[in-house]
Amino acid sequence: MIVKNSLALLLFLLLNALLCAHGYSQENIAFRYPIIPKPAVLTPESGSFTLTKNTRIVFAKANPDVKRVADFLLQMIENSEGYQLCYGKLNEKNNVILFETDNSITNEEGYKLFIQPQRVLISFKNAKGAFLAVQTLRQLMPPSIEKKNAGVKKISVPVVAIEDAPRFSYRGFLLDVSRHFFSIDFLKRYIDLMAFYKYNVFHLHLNDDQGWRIEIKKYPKLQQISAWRKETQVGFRTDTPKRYDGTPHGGFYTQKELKDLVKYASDRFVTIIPEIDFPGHSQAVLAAYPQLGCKDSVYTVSTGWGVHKDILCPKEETFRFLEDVLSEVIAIFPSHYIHIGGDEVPKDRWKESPYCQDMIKKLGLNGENGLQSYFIRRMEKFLNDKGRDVIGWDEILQGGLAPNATVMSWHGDKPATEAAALKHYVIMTPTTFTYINYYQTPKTSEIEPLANKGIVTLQKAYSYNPVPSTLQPGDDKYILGVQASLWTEYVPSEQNALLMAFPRACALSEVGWTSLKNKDYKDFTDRLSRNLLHLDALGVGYANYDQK
Ligand code: TNX
Repeated sequence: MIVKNSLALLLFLLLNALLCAHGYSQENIAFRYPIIPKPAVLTPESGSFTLTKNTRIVFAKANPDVKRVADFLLQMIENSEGYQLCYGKLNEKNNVILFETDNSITNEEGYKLFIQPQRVLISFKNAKGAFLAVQTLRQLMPPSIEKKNAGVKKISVPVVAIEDAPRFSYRGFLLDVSRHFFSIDFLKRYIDLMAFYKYNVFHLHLNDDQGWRIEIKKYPKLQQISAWRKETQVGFRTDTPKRYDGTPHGGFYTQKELKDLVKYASDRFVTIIPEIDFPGHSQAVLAAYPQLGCKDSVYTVSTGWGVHKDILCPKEETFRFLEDVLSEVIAIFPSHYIHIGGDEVPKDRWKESPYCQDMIKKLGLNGENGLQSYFIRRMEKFLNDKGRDVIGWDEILQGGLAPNATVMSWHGDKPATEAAALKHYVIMTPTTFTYINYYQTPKTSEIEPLANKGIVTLQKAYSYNPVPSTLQPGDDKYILGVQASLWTEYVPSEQNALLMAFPRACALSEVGWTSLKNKDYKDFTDRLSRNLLHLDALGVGYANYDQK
C-alpha cells in the first residue's frame, strides 16, 4: 500500500515537474489537447509532429480490420488535403504513423497514442482501439481537417503520450426516426459524429404510433400505410385547440439501405441496435393491420403526440406477425441485442377485451401486467432461440422481468436498482440527465425552438453519474453504460436534430467514457470551446446558448 501510494506521489510530482518545465497550466492543456471525451491518462509534452505528403503509414502486422482503420485515416487526409498517404515498411522509423498491437492493453477499446516529433505510435488490443485512437488524433489536428479540399498541406499535432480506455462498454445515442423521418445520408452523418465522440451504439427507434420506418417484405402494408401520416400536430402536445400542419409526412428505409447503413456504422466501430417497439406505440401498425388490435376498429397512423391507448392484442396472429417482422430485422442487423420496446403500455384495451381477460385466467397470469410480461417473455424466447438478447424499456419490469432481458432505464435509478438486484444488465438513459429532446437552457421556449417539457442543461448532462448510489454493493457491474436519447416529436428537421444533440452529446460522451476522477466541468468547457471548431468545420449547427 505504502509502495503504491509513494509510487502515485512520485508519478504526480513527476507530472507536475513536466508541466512546470513546459509551463502548461490546466487551461493550456485543455487548449493544446481539446480531446472529448477526456482520455484516462494524458501526459503533455512540448513539440509537435507534422504530417506531410511523405508521411507513411506502417503496420507492425497487417490485419484487415486495422487496415480499415488506416484507410479511414487515409481517406480523411485525402478529403481535406487532396493527397493520399502511402503505406511504408516496418523498418521506416521517421515520419511514420505506426499501428501495432500491444498485449499489455486489456480493454477491447483501449489504446495508446504516442505522438513524438518524428513519428506517431498507435497501439491497441484490437482494431476498435486503433479506430478510437485515430479519433483522438483527429481531434488534435487542425479543425480544417474536417473540410473538403482545405489544403493545409502540413498538419501539425502536439506531442503527447495518451493511454486510454472507456469507463463503460455501452455508450449509446438514440435517434427516433418515427416521429420524424430522417434521410439515410443524415443517419450516416450522425454516425460519423458519434464515432468522433467515441460512441459505440446507435439505437435506432424504428417504429411508433406516428410511423413505421423499416421495409418488411412479408407485410407490404407497413410500407404502404404505416410509414405515412396525413399530417402532423403543431405546437405543444396539450395545446388546445389542437392544430395540424396539413402536410403528409413519412418514409421508410429499404432493407438494402439499412444493410448498407449497418456496414457504414461497423466501419466506424458503431453497432446499430434496432428497436421494434411493442405492444404499445403500435397505432401505425394497427392502421395497416387492424386485426392485430383488440377492438374491431379502424385505425389511422397517429398525427399527434402522447401515449396512445390502441396497442397490439396478444393474439396468436400478433405473435406470428412479430416473429416474421423480427426475423427480417435480425437478417439485417447483426447486433447481439435487439430492442423490443415495451414502454408505455396503457392497459385499457386489454381490460376491455374478453379475449385478453380469458387469456389472463387460462394462463393464470397476474392481471394485465402479467399479460405484458407474458408478451415480452414470449418474444424474448423467440429472439434468444435465434441467438439474440433483448433490451426493453424499464416498464418490462412490470409483471416480472423476462429471464435474460437487459433493462433500459429511462425512469432513473429506481428501475435500474431493481433490475440490477435481479442480476439483469442495465443501460441508463434517464430523462433528467440524458434526454436531449428536452430544453437546454432555463429560458426554455423564449429562446429555443419548441421541445418536450423538461430542461437538461449542458452542465446537468455533464454532471450525470450512470452508477446509481442506490445500487446494492457489487451491483455496479450490471450497469453497462449510458445513452443520450433524442426523441423527435418536436424535432422536424436535420438542422433541429443537430441543434438538440450538440453539444450535449459531447458532455454525455464524457459521461460514458471518462472516469469520475478525471471529470471536471470547467476543464470540459475549456476543451469544448476548441473542440467545437471541428463541428464548425463540419457545418454542424450546435446549440450555443448562454448557459446562465
Ligand atoms: C417517453 S422514453 C417515451 C417516448 C417519448 C419521450 C418524450 C420512452 C421509452 N418513451 O415515446 O418520445 O418520452 O420525451
